[in-house]
Amino acid sequence: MKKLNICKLSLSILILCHYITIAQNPIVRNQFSADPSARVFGDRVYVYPSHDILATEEKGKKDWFCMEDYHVFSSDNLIDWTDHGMIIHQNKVPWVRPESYSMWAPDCIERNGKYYFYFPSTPKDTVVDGKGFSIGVAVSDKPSGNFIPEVKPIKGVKGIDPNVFIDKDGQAYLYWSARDIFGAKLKENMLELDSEVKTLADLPSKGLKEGPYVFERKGIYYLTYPHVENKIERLEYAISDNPLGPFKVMGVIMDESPTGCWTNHHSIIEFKNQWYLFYHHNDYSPTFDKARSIRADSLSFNADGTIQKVIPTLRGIGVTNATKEIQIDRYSKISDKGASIAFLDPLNSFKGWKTILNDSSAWIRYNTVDFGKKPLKSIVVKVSSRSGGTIQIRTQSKDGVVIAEVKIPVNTEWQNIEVPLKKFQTGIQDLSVTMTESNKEVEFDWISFK
Ligand code: FUB
Repeated sequence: MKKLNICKLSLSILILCHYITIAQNPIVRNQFSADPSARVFGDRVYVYPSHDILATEEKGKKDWFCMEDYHVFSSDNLIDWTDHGMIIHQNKVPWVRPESYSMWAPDCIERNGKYYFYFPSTPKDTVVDGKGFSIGVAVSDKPSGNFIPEVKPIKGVKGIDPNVFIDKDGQAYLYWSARDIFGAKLKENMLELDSEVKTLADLPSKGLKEGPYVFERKGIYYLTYPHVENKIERLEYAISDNPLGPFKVMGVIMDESPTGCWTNHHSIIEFKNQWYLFYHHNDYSPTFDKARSIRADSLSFNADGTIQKVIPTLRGIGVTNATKEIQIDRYSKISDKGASIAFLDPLNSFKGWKTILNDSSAWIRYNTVDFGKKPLKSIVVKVSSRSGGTIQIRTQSKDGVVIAEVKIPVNTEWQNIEVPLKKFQTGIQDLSVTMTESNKEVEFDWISFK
Protein backbone atom coordinates (compact mmCIF):
# COMPACT_ATOMS: atom_id res chain seq x y z
CA MET A 1 0.00 0.00 0.00
CA LYS A 2 2.95 2.26 0.63
CA LYS A 3 5.77 2.67 -1.81
CA LEU A 4 9.02 4.50 -1.55
CA ASN A 5 9.87 7.06 -4.14
CA ILE A 6 12.53 9.59 -4.73
CA CYS A 7 11.26 13.12 -4.98
CA LYS A 8 13.22 16.17 -5.94
CA LEU A 9 12.66 18.82 -3.31
CA SER A 10 15.15 21.37 -4.54
CA LEU A 11 17.66 21.65 -7.34
CA SER A 12 20.38 20.19 -5.21
CA ILE A 13 18.78 17.99 -2.58
CA LEU A 14 17.21 14.61 -3.24
CA ILE A 15 15.35 13.10 -0.34
CA LEU A 16 13.17 10.06 0.17
CA CYS A 17 9.45 10.70 0.35
CA HIS A 18 6.82 8.15 1.33
CA TYR A 19 3.88 8.06 -1.03
CA ILE A 20 0.67 6.76 0.45
CA THR A 21 -1.23 5.62 -2.57
CA ILE A 22 -4.70 5.26 -1.11
CA ALA A 23 -6.83 7.89 0.44
CA GLN A 24 -10.10 6.75 1.81
CA ASN A 25 -10.65 7.13 5.53
CA PRO A 26 -8.41 7.11 7.38
CA ILE A 27 -6.15 9.22 5.16
CA VAL A 28 -2.81 8.43 6.78
CA ARG A 29 -2.02 4.74 6.48
CA ASN A 30 1.54 4.43 7.79
CA GLN A 31 1.21 5.78 11.35
CA PHE A 32 -1.32 7.10 13.83
CA SER A 33 -2.33 10.72 13.22
CA ALA A 34 -4.74 13.09 14.99
CA ASP A 35 -5.91 16.70 15.26
CA PRO A 36 -5.59 17.46 11.53
CA SER A 37 -5.01 21.06 10.54
CA ALA A 38 -5.60 21.13 6.78
CA ARG A 39 -4.46 24.11 4.72
CA VAL A 40 -4.54 24.95 1.03
CA PHE A 41 -1.13 26.23 -0.08
CA GLY A 42 -0.94 26.82 -3.83
CA ASP A 43 -2.55 23.92 -5.64
CA ARG A 44 -2.03 21.39 -2.84
CA VAL A 45 -3.71 20.53 0.43
CA TYR A 46 -1.26 20.20 3.31
CA VAL A 47 -2.29 18.47 6.52
CA TYR A 48 -0.47 19.04 9.79
CA PRO A 49 -1.64 16.43 12.30
CA SER A 50 -0.46 15.37 15.72
CA HIS A 51 1.46 12.11 15.62
CA ASP A 52 0.17 9.67 18.24
CA ILE A 53 2.54 6.90 19.30
CA LEU A 54 2.02 4.23 21.92
CA ALA A 55 3.58 4.97 25.31
CA THR A 56 6.01 2.42 26.72
CA GLU A 57 7.83 2.07 30.05
CA GLU A 58 10.46 4.49 28.71
CA LYS A 59 8.27 6.78 26.61
CA GLY A 60 5.40 8.90 27.85
CA LYS A 61 2.62 7.99 30.22
CA LYS A 62 0.68 4.73 29.93
CA ASP A 63 -2.93 5.05 28.72
CA TRP A 64 -2.45 8.71 27.81
CA PHE A 65 -1.59 10.79 24.73
CA CYS A 66 2.01 10.28 23.68
CA MET A 67 3.50 12.42 20.89
CA GLU A 68 7.14 13.24 20.20
CA ASP A 69 7.14 14.81 16.72
CA TYR A 70 5.12 16.05 13.77
CA HIS A 71 4.89 14.94 10.14
CA VAL A 72 3.29 16.88 7.29
CA PHE A 73 1.27 15.28 4.49
CA SER A 74 0.14 16.77 1.18
CA SER A 75 -1.96 15.97 -1.87
CA ASP A 76 -3.06 17.70 -5.05
CA ASN A 77 -6.01 15.36 -5.67
CA LEU A 78 -7.14 14.34 -2.17
CA ILE A 79 -6.40 10.74 -3.11
CA ASP A 80 -2.62 10.39 -3.30
CA TRP A 81 -1.03 11.73 -0.12
CA THR A 82 2.67 12.25 0.37
CA ASP A 83 4.23 11.96 3.81
CA HIS A 84 6.97 14.60 3.74
CA GLY A 85 8.45 13.08 6.88
CA MET A 86 9.17 14.50 10.30
CA ILE A 87 9.23 18.29 10.50
CA ILE A 88 9.76 18.91 14.23
CA HIS A 89 10.94 16.71 17.10
CA GLN A 90 10.35 17.53 20.78
CA ASN A 91 14.05 17.18 21.62
CA LYS A 92 15.08 19.70 18.94
CA VAL A 93 12.91 22.57 20.22
CA PRO A 94 14.90 24.77 22.63
CA TRP A 95 11.97 25.58 24.94
CA VAL A 96 10.33 22.12 25.06
CA ARG A 97 11.05 19.84 27.96
CA PRO A 98 12.87 16.82 26.46
CA GLU A 99 11.05 13.50 26.60
CA SER A 100 7.78 15.18 27.57
CA TYR A 101 5.84 13.52 24.70
CA SER A 102 3.35 16.39 24.62
CA MET A 103 3.49 17.62 21.04
CA TRP A 104 -0.29 18.09 20.83
CA ALA A 105 -2.52 19.57 18.13
CA PRO A 106 -0.69 22.01 15.79
CA ASP A 107 -1.60 24.48 13.05
CA CYS A 108 0.25 26.09 10.17
CA ILE A 109 -0.36 29.23 8.14
CA GLU A 110 1.35 31.12 5.33
CA ARG A 111 2.20 34.83 5.43
CA ASN A 112 4.33 36.69 2.89
CA GLY A 113 5.90 33.48 1.58
CA LYS A 114 6.82 32.11 5.01
CA TYR A 115 5.09 29.21 6.74
CA TYR A 116 4.42 29.52 10.46
CA PHE A 117 3.90 26.24 12.31
CA TYR A 118 2.26 26.63 15.76
CA PHE A 119 2.44 23.81 18.27
CA PRO A 120 1.80 23.29 21.99
CA SER A 121 4.06 21.38 24.31
CA THR A 122 5.39 21.20 27.84
CA PRO A 123 7.97 23.95 28.42
CA LYS A 124 11.28 23.24 30.15
CA ASP A 125 10.52 25.68 32.95
CA THR A 126 7.20 24.07 33.81
CA VAL A 127 6.52 22.62 37.25
CA VAL A 128 7.94 19.14 37.83
CA ASP A 129 4.66 17.28 37.28
CA GLY A 130 4.91 18.31 33.64
CA LYS A 131 1.44 19.85 33.51
CA GLY A 132 0.86 23.13 31.73
CA PHE A 133 1.37 23.87 28.07
CA SER A 134 2.91 26.72 26.16
CA ILE A 135 2.61 27.37 22.43
CA GLY A 136 5.58 27.91 20.16
CA VAL A 137 6.21 28.69 16.51
CA ALA A 138 8.58 27.24 13.91
CA VAL A 139 9.17 29.03 10.62
CA SER A 140 9.94 27.65 7.16
CA ASP A 141 10.24 28.86 3.57
CA LYS A 142 8.22 25.88 2.37
CA PRO A 143 5.07 24.21 3.70
CA SER A 144 6.86 20.87 4.02
CA GLY A 145 9.84 22.28 5.98
CA ASN A 146 12.58 22.94 6.93
CA PHE A 147 10.84 24.41 10.03
CA ILE A 148 13.16 26.24 12.42
CA PRO A 149 11.70 26.54 15.93
CA GLU A 150 11.81 29.82 17.82
CA VAL A 151 13.93 29.73 20.97
CA LYS A 152 11.04 30.66 23.28
CA PRO A 153 7.30 29.98 23.22
CA ILE A 154 4.85 32.84 22.54
CA LYS A 155 4.76 35.19 25.53
CA GLY A 156 1.40 35.49 27.26
CA VAL A 157 -0.07 32.24 25.92
CA LYS A 158 -0.76 29.22 28.15
CA GLY A 159 -2.77 26.42 26.65
CA ILE A 160 -3.14 23.93 23.81
CA ASP A 161 -4.61 23.61 20.32
CA PRO A 162 -3.30 26.75 18.59
CA ASN A 163 -5.17 27.98 15.54
CA VAL A 164 -4.31 30.98 13.39
CA PHE A 165 -6.66 32.97 11.19
CA ILE A 166 -5.64 35.87 8.91
CA ASP A 167 -8.52 38.20 8.10
CA LYS A 168 -9.10 39.91 4.74
CA ASP A 169 -7.52 43.11 6.11
CA GLY A 170 -4.31 41.21 6.89
CA GLN A 171 -4.80 41.12 10.68
CA ALA A 172 -3.75 37.76 12.09
CA TYR A 173 -5.37 36.19 15.16
CA LEU A 174 -4.18 33.38 17.41
CA TYR A 175 -6.75 31.16 19.11
CA TRP A 176 -6.08 28.43 21.65
CA SER A 177 -7.80 26.55 24.44
CA ALA A 178 -7.40 25.79 28.12
CA ARG A 179 -10.92 24.56 28.99
CA ASP A 180 -12.21 27.87 27.59
CA ILE A 181 -11.30 29.24 24.18
CA PHE A 182 -9.07 32.31 23.97
CA GLY A 183 -8.13 34.67 21.17
CA ALA A 184 -5.75 37.57 20.60
CA LYS A 185 -4.33 39.59 17.72
CA LEU A 186 -0.92 38.59 16.42
CA LYS A 187 1.75 41.05 15.33
CA GLU A 188 2.78 41.22 11.69
CA ASN A 189 5.79 39.03 12.61
CA MET A 190 3.33 36.23 13.57
CA LEU A 191 5.46 35.47 16.63
CA GLU A 192 4.05 37.80 19.30
CA LEU A 193 0.64 38.80 20.61
CA ASP A 194 -0.53 42.26 19.68
CA SER A 195 -3.51 42.63 22.01
CA GLU A 196 -4.98 41.59 25.32
CA VAL A 197 -6.05 37.96 25.50
CA LYS A 198 -9.81 37.64 25.16
CA THR A 199 -11.85 34.73 26.51
CA LEU A 200 -14.30 34.04 23.72
CA ALA A 201 -17.67 34.55 25.31
CA ASP A 202 -21.17 33.20 24.79
CA LEU A 203 -19.96 29.66 24.11
CA PRO A 204 -21.39 26.72 26.11
CA SER A 205 -20.34 27.24 29.72
CA LYS A 206 -20.57 23.59 30.79
CA GLY A 207 -18.32 20.85 29.41
CA LEU A 208 -14.80 20.99 27.99
CA LYS A 209 -14.27 23.11 24.89
CA GLU A 210 -11.01 22.90 22.97
CA GLY A 211 -9.50 22.71 19.46
CA PRO A 212 -10.71 26.10 18.09
CA TYR A 213 -10.64 26.52 14.32
CA VAL A 214 -11.74 29.84 12.83
CA PHE A 215 -12.52 30.60 9.20
CA GLU A 216 -14.45 33.23 7.29
CA ARG A 217 -17.01 32.68 4.53
CA LYS A 218 -19.16 35.35 2.91
CA GLY A 219 -18.53 37.80 5.75
CA ILE A 220 -19.42 35.32 8.51
CA TYR A 221 -16.70 34.34 10.99
CA TYR A 222 -17.09 30.72 12.04
CA LEU A 223 -15.60 29.58 15.34
CA THR A 224 -15.68 25.80 15.29
CA TYR A 225 -14.65 23.68 18.28
CA PRO A 226 -14.97 20.24 19.91
CA HIS A 227 -17.21 20.38 22.99
CA VAL A 228 -18.31 17.83 25.57
CA GLU A 229 -22.06 18.45 25.70
CA ASN A 230 -22.75 14.95 26.97
CA LYS A 231 -19.97 12.44 27.69
CA ILE A 232 -17.47 12.79 24.85
CA GLU A 233 -16.57 15.45 22.29
CA ARG A 234 -18.64 16.49 19.33
CA LEU A 235 -17.86 19.23 16.83
CA GLU A 236 -19.89 22.41 17.20
CA TYR A 237 -19.82 25.91 15.77
CA ALA A 238 -20.67 29.49 16.55
CA ILE A 239 -20.73 32.55 14.28
CA SER A 240 -19.95 36.23 14.54
CA ASP A 241 -19.36 39.31 12.44
CA ASN A 242 -16.02 39.81 14.21
CA PRO A 243 -13.05 37.40 14.50
CA LEU A 244 -12.99 37.81 18.30
CA GLY A 245 -16.76 37.64 18.78
CA PRO A 246 -19.11 37.84 20.52
CA PHE A 247 -20.19 34.55 18.96
CA LYS A 248 -23.62 32.98 18.66
CA VAL A 249 -23.74 29.21 19.11
CA MET A 250 -25.32 27.67 16.02
CA GLY A 251 -25.19 23.89 16.34
CA VAL A 252 -23.39 20.64 15.74
CA ILE A 253 -21.10 19.91 12.79
CA MET A 254 -20.40 16.29 13.73
CA ASP A 255 -22.01 14.16 16.41
CA GLU A 256 -20.07 12.18 19.02
CA SER A 257 -18.16 9.12 17.80
CA PRO A 258 -20.60 6.18 17.64
CA THR A 259 -17.86 3.91 19.01
CA GLY A 260 -16.76 6.20 21.82
CA CYS A 261 -13.53 7.86 20.62
CA TRP A 262 -13.41 10.52 23.35
CA THR A 263 -11.74 13.31 21.38
CA ASN A 264 -12.44 14.82 18.03
CA HIS A 265 -10.44 17.68 16.51
CA HIS A 266 -10.91 19.20 13.12
CA SER A 267 -10.22 21.83 10.48
CA ILE A 268 -12.28 23.10 7.56
CA ILE A 269 -11.00 24.11 4.12
CA GLU A 270 -12.30 24.94 0.67
CA PHE A 271 -10.37 23.27 -2.14
CA LYS A 272 -11.37 23.43 -5.83
CA ASN A 273 -14.86 24.75 -4.98
CA GLN A 274 -15.70 22.08 -2.43
CA TRP A 275 -15.56 22.42 1.35
CA TYR A 276 -14.05 19.65 3.46
CA LEU A 277 -14.01 18.74 7.13
CA PHE A 278 -10.83 17.06 8.38
CA TYR A 279 -11.25 15.29 11.73
CA HIS A 280 -10.08 12.18 13.53
CA HIS A 281 -11.24 8.80 14.78
CA ASN A 282 -9.47 5.77 16.21
CA ASP A 283 -9.75 3.58 13.12
CA TYR A 284 -6.50 1.67 13.58
CA SER A 285 -6.89 1.37 17.34
CA PRO A 286 -10.53 0.60 18.14
CA THR A 287 -9.81 -0.37 21.76
CA PHE A 288 -7.55 2.60 22.64
CA ASP A 289 -8.76 6.06 21.72
CA LYS A 290 -5.47 7.91 22.30
CA ALA A 291 -4.08 6.36 19.09
CA ARG A 292 -6.08 8.10 16.44
CA SER A 293 -6.26 8.46 12.66
CA ILE A 294 -7.21 11.46 10.56
CA ARG A 295 -10.15 11.44 8.19
CA ALA A 296 -11.84 13.83 5.78
CA ASP A 297 -15.40 14.18 4.50
CA SER A 298 -17.21 16.75 2.39
CA LEU A 299 -18.97 19.62 4.13
CA SER A 300 -21.81 21.78 2.82
CA PHE A 301 -23.44 25.05 3.77
CA ASN A 302 -27.09 25.97 3.60
CA ALA A 303 -28.07 29.14 1.73
CA ASP A 304 -28.23 31.06 5.04
CA GLY A 305 -24.64 30.13 5.89
CA THR A 306 -25.49 27.45 8.44
CA ILE A 307 -23.42 24.28 8.25
CA GLN A 308 -25.00 20.96 7.36
CA LYS A 309 -24.13 18.20 9.80
CA VAL A 310 -21.39 15.93 8.46
CA ILE A 311 -22.04 12.20 8.76
CA PRO A 312 -18.65 10.47 8.98
CA THR A 313 -17.91 8.02 6.19
CA LEU A 314 -15.22 5.46 5.50
CA ARG A 315 -15.28 6.36 1.80
CA GLY A 316 -14.00 9.84 2.55
CA ILE A 317 -13.16 12.23 -0.29
CA GLY A 318 -11.59 12.32 -3.73
CA VAL A 319 -12.18 10.41 -6.96
CA THR A 320 -10.73 6.90 -7.08
CA ASN A 321 -9.17 5.78 -10.36
CA ALA A 322 -10.72 2.47 -11.53
CA THR A 323 -7.29 1.06 -12.36
CA LYS A 324 -6.06 1.47 -8.78
CA GLU A 325 -6.72 -1.05 -6.00
CA ILE A 326 -10.17 0.03 -4.83
CA GLN A 327 -10.50 -0.67 -1.11
CA ILE A 328 -14.21 -1.37 -1.06
CA ASP A 329 -14.09 -1.94 2.70
CA ARG A 330 -13.97 1.89 2.81
CA TYR A 331 -17.54 1.80 1.59
CA SER A 332 -20.15 4.49 0.97
CA LYS A 333 -23.03 2.19 1.95
CA ILE A 334 -23.39 -1.40 3.13
CA SER A 335 -26.34 -3.79 3.36
CA ASP A 336 -27.85 -4.37 6.81
CA LYS A 337 -27.51 -8.11 6.43
CA GLY A 338 -24.61 -10.37 5.43
CA ALA A 339 -21.90 -7.75 4.89
CA SER A 340 -19.16 -6.86 7.36
CA ILE A 341 -15.66 -5.40 7.63
CA ALA A 342 -12.70 -6.84 9.57
CA PHE A 343 -8.97 -6.18 9.88
CA LEU A 344 -6.89 -8.21 7.40
CA ASP A 345 -4.51 -8.99 10.27
CA PRO A 346 -5.94 -8.38 13.75
CA LEU A 347 -2.36 -8.25 15.09
CA ASN A 348 -1.36 -5.47 12.70
CA SER A 349 -4.21 -3.09 11.95
CA PHE A 350 -2.03 -1.02 9.56
CA LYS A 351 -2.36 -3.84 6.99
CA GLY A 352 -5.90 -2.55 6.48
CA TRP A 353 -9.32 -4.14 6.18
CA LYS A 354 -11.28 -6.73 4.22
CA THR A 355 -14.94 -7.00 3.25
CA ILE A 356 -16.88 -10.18 4.06
CA LEU A 357 -20.11 -11.01 2.19
CA ASN A 358 -22.04 -14.07 3.39
CA ASP A 359 -25.69 -13.74 2.43
CA SER A 360 -27.49 -13.62 -0.90
CA SER A 361 -28.85 -10.20 0.04
CA ALA A 362 -25.40 -8.81 0.98
CA TRP A 363 -23.93 -5.87 -0.91
CA ILE A 364 -21.43 -3.10 -0.48
CA ARG A 365 -21.24 0.18 -2.39
CA TYR A 366 -18.25 2.38 -3.16
CA ASN A 367 -18.91 5.77 -4.77
CA THR A 368 -17.05 7.99 -7.21
CA VAL A 369 -14.78 5.74 -9.25
CA ASP A 370 -13.34 7.19 -12.44
CA PHE A 371 -13.43 4.74 -15.36
CA GLY A 372 -11.95 7.28 -17.74
CA LYS A 373 -12.73 7.40 -21.45
CA LYS A 374 -10.83 4.39 -22.76
CA PRO A 375 -12.63 1.03 -22.49
CA LEU A 376 -11.33 -1.12 -19.67
CA LYS A 377 -11.47 -4.84 -20.38
CA SER A 378 -11.35 -6.81 -17.16
CA ILE A 379 -11.80 -6.75 -13.40
CA VAL A 380 -9.32 -8.17 -10.91
CA VAL A 381 -10.53 -9.10 -7.44
CA LYS A 382 -8.27 -10.08 -4.57
CA VAL A 383 -10.37 -12.67 -2.75
CA SER A 384 -10.40 -15.69 -0.52
CA SER A 385 -13.29 -18.04 0.21
CA ARG A 386 -13.85 -21.16 2.27
CA SER A 387 -17.02 -22.02 0.37
CA GLY A 388 -16.60 -20.45 -3.04
CA GLY A 389 -19.33 -18.15 -4.34
CA THR A 390 -20.41 -15.84 -7.13
CA ILE A 391 -20.43 -12.08 -6.94
CA GLN A 392 -21.67 -9.41 -9.31
CA ILE A 393 -20.13 -5.99 -9.79
CA ARG A 394 -22.55 -3.26 -10.82
CA THR A 395 -22.30 0.39 -11.62
CA GLN A 396 -24.60 3.21 -10.47
CA SER A 397 -26.61 1.36 -7.81
CA LYS A 398 -27.34 -1.98 -6.29
CA ASP A 399 -29.89 -2.60 -9.04
CA GLY A 400 -27.77 -0.99 -11.72
CA VAL A 401 -25.91 -2.41 -14.68
CA VAL A 402 -24.01 -5.67 -14.09
CA ILE A 403 -20.56 -5.07 -15.52
CA ALA A 404 -18.95 -8.30 -14.30
CA GLU A 405 -19.74 -11.60 -12.66
CA VAL A 406 -16.94 -13.36 -10.83
CA LYS A 407 -17.04 -17.02 -9.79
CA ILE A 408 -14.75 -17.45 -6.84
CA PRO A 409 -13.38 -20.95 -6.26
CA VAL A 410 -12.76 -22.46 -2.83
CA ASN A 411 -9.39 -21.12 -1.70
CA THR A 412 -8.55 -19.91 1.78
CA GLU A 413 -5.38 -18.18 0.53
CA TRP A 414 -5.68 -14.71 -1.02
CA GLN A 415 -5.72 -14.90 -4.81
CA ASN A 416 -6.25 -12.46 -7.63
CA ILE A 417 -9.00 -13.52 -10.03
CA GLU A 418 -9.37 -11.72 -13.34
CA VAL A 419 -12.47 -11.93 -15.55
CA PRO A 420 -13.48 -9.94 -18.63
CA LEU A 421 -15.98 -7.12 -18.20
CA LYS A 422 -19.46 -7.75 -19.65
CA LYS A 423 -20.00 -4.03 -20.16
CA PHE A 424 -17.86 -0.93 -20.00
CA GLN A 425 -19.08 2.42 -18.78
CA THR A 426 -17.12 5.63 -19.06
CA GLY A 427 -16.63 8.42 -16.59
CA ILE A 428 -17.36 8.52 -12.90
CA GLN A 429 -19.47 5.67 -11.58
CA ASP A 430 -20.61 4.40 -8.21
CA LEU A 431 -19.81 0.71 -7.82
CA SER A 432 -21.50 -2.06 -5.89
CA VAL A 433 -20.44 -5.62 -5.20
CA THR A 434 -23.30 -8.05 -4.59
CA MET A 435 -23.32 -11.63 -3.33
CA THR A 436 -25.59 -13.81 -5.43
CA GLU A 437 -25.75 -17.02 -3.38
CA SER A 438 -26.81 -18.03 0.11
CA ASN A 439 -24.75 -20.15 2.50
CA LYS A 440 -21.53 -18.96 0.90
CA GLU A 441 -18.89 -16.61 2.25
CA VAL A 442 -16.46 -14.54 0.22
CA GLU A 443 -13.77 -12.16 1.51
CA PHE A 444 -12.29 -9.29 -0.54
CA ASP A 445 -9.20 -7.20 -0.04
CA TRP A 446 -9.70 -4.96 -3.09
CA ILE A 447 -11.02 -4.81 -6.63
CA SER A 448 -9.44 -3.15 -9.66
CA PHE A 449 -10.05 -2.71 -13.38
CA LYS A 450 -7.65 -3.23 -16.30
O1 FUB B 1 -4.17 15.35 20.69
C1 FUB B 1 -4.17 15.75 22.04
C2 FUB B 1 -5.42 16.50 22.36
O2 FUB B 1 -6.56 15.71 22.13
C3 FUB B 1 -5.65 17.69 21.47
O3 FUB B 1 -4.83 18.76 21.78
C4 FUB B 1 -7.09 17.91 21.71
O4 FUB B 1 -7.68 18.79 20.83
C5 FUB B 1 -7.59 16.49 21.59
O5 FUB B 1 -7.78 16.11 20.27
